[in-house]
Formats: sequence, C-alpha cells, structure tokens
Amino acid sequence: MGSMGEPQYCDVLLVGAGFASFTLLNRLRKLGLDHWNCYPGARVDSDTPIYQLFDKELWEDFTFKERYAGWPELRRYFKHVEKKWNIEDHTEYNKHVDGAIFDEKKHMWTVECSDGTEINCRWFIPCIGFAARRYQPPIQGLSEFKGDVYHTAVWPQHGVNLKGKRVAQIGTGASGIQCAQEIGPIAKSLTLYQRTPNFCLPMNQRPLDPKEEEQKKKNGDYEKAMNDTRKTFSGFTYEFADKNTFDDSPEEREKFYNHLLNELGGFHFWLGGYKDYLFDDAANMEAYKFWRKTVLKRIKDPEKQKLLAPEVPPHPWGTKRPSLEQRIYEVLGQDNVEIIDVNEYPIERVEANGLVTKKGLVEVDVLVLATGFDSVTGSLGQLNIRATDGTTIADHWKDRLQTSMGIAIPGFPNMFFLYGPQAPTAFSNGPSCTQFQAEFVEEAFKRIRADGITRFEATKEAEDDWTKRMHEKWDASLFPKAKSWYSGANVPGKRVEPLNWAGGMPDYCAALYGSLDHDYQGWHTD
Ligand code: N01
Repeated sequence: MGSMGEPQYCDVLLVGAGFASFTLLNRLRKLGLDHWNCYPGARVDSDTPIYQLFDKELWEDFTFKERYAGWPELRRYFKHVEKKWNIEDHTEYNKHVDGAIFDEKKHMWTVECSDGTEINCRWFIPCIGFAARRYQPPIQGLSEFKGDVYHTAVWPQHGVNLKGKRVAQIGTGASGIQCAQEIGPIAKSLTLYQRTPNFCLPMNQRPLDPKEEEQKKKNGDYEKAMNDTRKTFSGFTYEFADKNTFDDSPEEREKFYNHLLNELGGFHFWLGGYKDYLFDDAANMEAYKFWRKTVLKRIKDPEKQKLLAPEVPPHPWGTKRPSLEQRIYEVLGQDNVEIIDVNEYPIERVEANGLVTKKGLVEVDVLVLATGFDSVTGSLGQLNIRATDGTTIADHWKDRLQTSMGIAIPGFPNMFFLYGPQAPTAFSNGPSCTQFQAEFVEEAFKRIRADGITRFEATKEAEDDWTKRMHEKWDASLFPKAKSWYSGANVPGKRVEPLNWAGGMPDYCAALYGSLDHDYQGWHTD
C-alpha cells in the first residue's frame, strides 16, 4: 500500500480517523465493502456515556474513568476501538489527502495524496471534522518574538513545561478556557488577551465508579442514554424544557435556573433550559442575569468582573458556545493573571520580548494562540476536490454555502461527507451526529446496491431547498446576533452565514431518511 505508480483501488475511501470514520468503517465493512482510512482525526467534548461510539461491543469492556474524559483517556479509548474493530487492517496512517476528482466514464473517484500516490474508489467519504483548518490571526512582528509560540490545535505531543514561565495567551474559546485553567496555577504570570468573554458553565466533573458503571450497563442505562440522544435537539440526553421563560414565576425561574446551572451542571443550562431563550431577547436576558449573578460571586476584582461578566453581554447568552469549567473564575482571579481586553487595547505588535498594546509591553516567554479554526467550511473547502465540471468545493461555495442536507453536494457524485457544514455538527454531541449520519450512509448503501444504482448524486433542487431551510431556522433564532465561528464571523473576510443546521437532530434525520423513503427524492440515481 502507498507505493508510487499504479493507482490503488478500494470500494470506499474514508478520510479521517475519528468517530465518524471509525463507525462508518465498521458499518460498511459488514456490508462487504473494502476500504481504508487516512490520518488524522478530530476531538470534542460531552459526558459519559454518550461521548463514545454507540456500539455495545465497544462499551461493554471499556469504562471511562471520569464523567468528562480527558484526551489521554480518549486516546486510550481509540486504541481500544482500533484493537477491537481491527481498524489497523483497513487503515493507512500518516496519509494526507490533497484532492480528488470523479471520473464520469468509470463512475470512480481518483484520490490524490501528498506522497504522490493515487487511490481509485467508487465512494469517497471525507470524515475530517469541522476543525481541520486552524486559524491564526495576522499579528505584526510575530516572527521577531524570541520565545516559543504554540497554537492549541497543534500542541506538541510531548507536552510543554510552562511552570514558572511568563505566558501570554490570545483567545478564550473552548481551547483557551481549558488552557488558561491549567496554565494559570503553574505559570509565573498569565496575560490573557480577550476579545469576547466566554460565559462558562460548571462542568461538575467527577470520577466514575467502575462498579456503578458496570451496574448501569447491566440495567440498560447506556443503551437508553444513547437512544435518548436520537430524540433531542442536539443529540444529548436532555432536551429544552417544554415551557417558556415567563411561564414561571420569578421564584420558580430562579429554582429552575439553579437546578440547571449548579445542580446538573454541564450543558444543561445551555441545552436544557426554557425553550424560548434562544429566540427571545427578554427571555435570553433572564438567563444571562442568573448566570452573571452566580459567576460574579466567584470573581472578587471589580475590573475582572466587568471583563468576564459584563452587565450588558456582547451577544445573547448561549449563542456562542459556552465552555465547561472546573475552576476558571478562581484561576482568572489570581494575582498572577491579568486580562487585557483587546477591543480596548488591541495588540499592536509582538516584539522580541513580548506583546505591545497601548498599556505598554508585557514581557513573556511563551505565546499561546488559542485562536481557533476556519471552522466547519474550512476543512472540506481547503481540499482540491473537483466536481464533474472541474470546479472545487470552494468554487461551489463562492457565493454562498450550499449542500444537500449537510451530507452531499450536487456535482460531486458518490461522495458523502460527515460532521461538516449544514448538518447539526457544532450544535450537536459529535458522536451522536456522526452515528446518525453513518447509519444513514449505511442505509443508503444498502438500498442503492439493492436497486443496482452506481451513481448517486444530490440534485440542485435538494441543495436549494436545504439551504433555504438552513437560513429560515437560523434567522428565527438569536444566533445571528453573535459574532462567532458558528457563522464564520471569527475569521476576518469570511462570509457570515449559518454553517450548522439549527433545526435539531430529529428533523435532520427525518430529512435524510425522507429522501430515501420518497423514491430517492433529491437524488439523481443512475
Ligand atoms: O476556538 P474558538 P477553540 N484577537 O474559535 C479568539 C471544539 N473544541 O479552539 O470569541 C483576539 O472557540 C476568539 O475571540 P472571539 C468546540 O466545539 C472543544 O477554542 O471570536 N482574539 C476566541 O476567544 C469549540 O467551540 C474542546 O471574539 C482572537 C478564540 O480566539 C471549537 O472546537 C476543546 C482573535 C478562539 O476560540 C473551537 O474551539 C477545543 C484575535 N485576532 C475545541 N482571533 C473541548 O471542550 C480569534 N480570537 C474538549
């Protein structure tokens, strides 16, 4: 495998080594199709037991040790999956896909890899996640900096010792909060350059008792949790409450908020609250006020209070992804931690010894860039995947983002993509989204094969219809009021538009299966 010369062949080529590709690999292999994977994968967060592949064969002899697994344990978990499912037999690692083109005559993709090899396949399925293209803002003078610079997306595998170091960090998203939480307690100083405060929620982390988990497995709790994710908006086990904010009295509201935020923790306050709060400004402000009141109790410095939990929020609560935290407000309150608001004090330049704003030079040894990704569209858009007319996916999205049901694109036959644009992706628990999309692909393959179809391509009408629905769902919500990576607003010059399906998982799955059930409506079949 992988030698130069004649193209190699497989029925299905999966790109990526994460939840999406592993679950598809296992499913399609059972259909007798032949394939292999290419590196690398993605990572996300949710609680046990729904942050894993929904397969009994895998979870019956693997138990996570913590409610929210850390990356070393996730790595251990993926080793378990690799072993159990013999992933290695069908995978080529350290293989980078550059592009692909569909041959109309042969009904076959030719996939081009950066090592010069080519692979022919009938089906091409990129499973490369929504964060395969990192974003680093242009910072004047960065090359002059004498210290070390690390982007969170490509953190050295061997780790970095930041004990006693003077650290500057740009960015306070999910990566930034987790980093700051770890760096603040050990660094000599941490200077955090913040553009938007992250409205963090308590993780309520706890170790899991192996005996208790075994009992849960015996009781069917794991299966139930995984099945419950099919019925909820975001593929978690809980749903928005069936009531509006002002249906409750102020006392009832206070009690409900407290239950969600403090007793349950995790994303309950975000994805299990009143059903109107992401659609109605007044309802949203009630949630924000409660969140702010709770958090202010943990921040003593009035300046930091203003920066971390301002009276007027920069965006409606929950329209940017909140992070789960364990002690972030205590860490950010430490004397060795300074927060600089880059809206008021933009970073003017980096010098050999540190970062300069109107406040002066802050001398540091290390600069951490927790500045995120060209999210959702950047992953697929960066690959040279050509349609039957020679245009690339980036060309196809030149005027607007458009796909059919967030899983296929007209002009790109025999290609599905998972966990990408216009699917529930960033609004969902990752393993749920990839599981349901993989189940759909498996079902589509079964029917396509049974019906003797060799060419399967989304129609333009299906794409137009889905893109219209995408905008309707988005526009009805408060999400457009936030500048966030959910809409591409984090990358200067990137068009702002909905990137993720905001209509919930059940409607998404209904659309997918509906297209098969209605005589392949929305698909050209040959
Ligand atoms: O990226 P982000 P991330 N000057 O885009 C700031 C998943 N994930 O890597 O908010 C100053 O959220 C930017 O500011 P603003 C998860 O889905 C999960 O943290 O745009 N600041 C923001 O604060 C997550 O949501 C986990 O105003 C600048 C930060 O950089 C997604 O991946 C861990 C700037 C970027 O945050 C992305 O998370 C990691 C500039 N010029 C990731 N440019 C888990 O929880 C950008 N920023 C396991």
